Amino acid sequence: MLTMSAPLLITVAPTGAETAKADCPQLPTTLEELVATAKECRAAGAAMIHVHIRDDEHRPTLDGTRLKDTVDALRSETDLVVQLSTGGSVHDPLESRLKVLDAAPDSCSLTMGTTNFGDDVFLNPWPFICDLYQLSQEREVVPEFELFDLGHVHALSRLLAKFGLPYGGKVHVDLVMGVPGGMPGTADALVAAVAALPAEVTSWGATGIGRSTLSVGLASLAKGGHLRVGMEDVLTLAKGVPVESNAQLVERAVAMGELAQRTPMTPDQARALLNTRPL
Ligand code: KMH
Ligand code: ZN
Repeated sequence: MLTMSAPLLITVAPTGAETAKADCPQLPTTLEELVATAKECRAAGAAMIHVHIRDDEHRPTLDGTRLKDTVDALRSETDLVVQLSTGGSVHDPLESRLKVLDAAPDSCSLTMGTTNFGDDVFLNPWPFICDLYQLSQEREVVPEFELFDLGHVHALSRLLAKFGLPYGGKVHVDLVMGVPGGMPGTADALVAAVAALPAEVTSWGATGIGRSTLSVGLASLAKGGHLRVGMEDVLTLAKGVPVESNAQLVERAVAMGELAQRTPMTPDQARALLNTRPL
């Protein structure tokens, strides 16, 4: 488990699948915008990027060619660890979500159970989780287990017991908190989730959706965890103050980490932490 002085992994989730470009023109939705954002966030202190992509109309897509082009562009323009979302949008079929691994990212998100997601349902049936996990092992892609609820913590133990450790042998978790339908974005919920993590977990971080971003970030630091920030998760810096760029959120995460005497990890350190496939 991490200590308070351990280097801090900051992951940026710059786009997501939920916000419309029309409502938020500063959201990076084109490949050019995504690469520019990635470079700014790397300079600000991020070591990993969690990627959702959009089509020419700025709508969420899991198009295979676009995903591959995105991975290639991020690899050639930055040294960030590239994590592709396999969650996609709530409308994406499970089959398309499995195909995300064809783009050969370093890491992929892997959500450990179905959750209500606002008015929608984010579907992650157990057989899909098992298929995606085994595919990640076969393709040598390191999963980041996304836990939206306490039940997902238990499901992770069950998955590891059934199929063994991920590719690379490290088990990295992100607690996604404050989704309407998932566990609340509170320090109490974070402490409960961390206490229940399986012994195999080698690193964990947390992200708080919306206004829970600060309480979750601070609670994660207080417990020695890592941080994920970005416009996928929050669009305001404070009530009525819109986020202007993802780099602003990374800068704030760095500042929060400094207070906890944590120095941002480099991408190389993040690769060692997660034991991703050699480039
Ligand atoms: N967009 C959400 C439905 C992930 O990236 O794996 C799912 C999500 C999780 O964002
Ligand atoms: Zn995501």
